[in-house]
Amino acid sequence: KESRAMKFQRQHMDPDGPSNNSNYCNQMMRRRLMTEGRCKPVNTFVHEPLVDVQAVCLQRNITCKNGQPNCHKSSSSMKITDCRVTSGSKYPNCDYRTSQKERHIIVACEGNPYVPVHFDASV
Ligand code: UM3
Repeated sequence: KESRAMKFQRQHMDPDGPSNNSNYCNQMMRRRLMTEGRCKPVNTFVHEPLVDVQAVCLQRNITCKNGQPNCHKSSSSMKITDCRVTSGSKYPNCDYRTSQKERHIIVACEGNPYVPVHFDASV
């Protein structure tokens, strides 16, 4: 079974990206299996080395959007792409807007090793 850590990597890691292409989210959301059963409404891909994203778990604890205390904010801004489903998108034809940004990321971490398992926000 896929661990929560592996699921985070599937849904949120793309160190070699971004391809500078407005179809990025349409392709990646499908390729990473986030258009199965429904179109996942919002999803962020991070274009930084995995070790750098894992190191965010070493930053001080902050409160996650859901009230849990195990979130952490990156000290530097990171290259990301936000994917947001368009208003006209109709499953199973999931249509996304692709927005490239540089932001601090906030992730939730769990386990031993203590690694990212959820993308909470970018700021
Ligand atoms: N989400 C992002 N980026 C944002 C905000 C939300 O990827 O800027 C995703 C993360 C959550 C989902 O999925 O929206 C519901 O909050 P996850 O827990 O699988 O990472």
